[in-house]
Amino acid sequence: MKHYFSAMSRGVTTDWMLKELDVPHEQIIVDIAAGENKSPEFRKINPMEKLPVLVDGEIVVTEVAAICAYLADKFPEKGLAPEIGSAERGAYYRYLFIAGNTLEPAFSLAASGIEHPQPNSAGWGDMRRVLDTIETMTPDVDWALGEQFTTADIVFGGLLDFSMTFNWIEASPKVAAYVERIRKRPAYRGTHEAFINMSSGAN
Ligand SMILES: N[C@@H](CCC(=O)N[C@@H](CS)C(=O)NCC(=O)O)C(=O)O
Repeated sequence: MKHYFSAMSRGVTTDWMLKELDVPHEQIIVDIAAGENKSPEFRKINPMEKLPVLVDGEIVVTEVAAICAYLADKFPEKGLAPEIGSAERGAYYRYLFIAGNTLEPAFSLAASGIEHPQPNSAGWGDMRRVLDTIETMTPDVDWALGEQFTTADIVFGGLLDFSMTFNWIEASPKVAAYVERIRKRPAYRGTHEAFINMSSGAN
């Protein structure tokens, strides 16, 4: 498997997923600042010119949540996804899909100081609804699906962490405590050095 990523991108989340799984893969660093993601070779893999990308033989997977979900299902013995058909699978999908589909665009727009003129047609409504939903979905203790840490935490929790690092959201005490639990995971610490330095004010 080839993982195309950059250390200061959303690729840290898929990098963290790979580290949690501890599976062999080739790490291919793409320099966004140098425009390597816009090269004809890279555009053949992802015409969106975005990172991260996972290439597994003939299979190309883009989008953080899709890559993490793909990896969790490829290595079920690692226990990072509830079994297909289990009751937890519904909640699991909700955490995975809400991150990329709903929270991400809301945060990106808010970070640019823009409010969608029609909350009823925007997929996320407005920031009040987004923050209320995050508050409800954030676990008081342990992890998104209970005692077992899963890919839901990597995708949903990883996005909350990313958003706090870039000041996209002001976290409530409950959300901050959840992100703190995430930041203590050894695999997280092994992949987020640049982010940890940013959060602690170091350069
Ligand atoms: N929806 C995508 C977003 C990926 C994304 O926005 N990646 C940024 C880095 S954080 C990127 O590659 N930007 C380069 C560009 O657009 O030129 C995902 O979930 O993977």
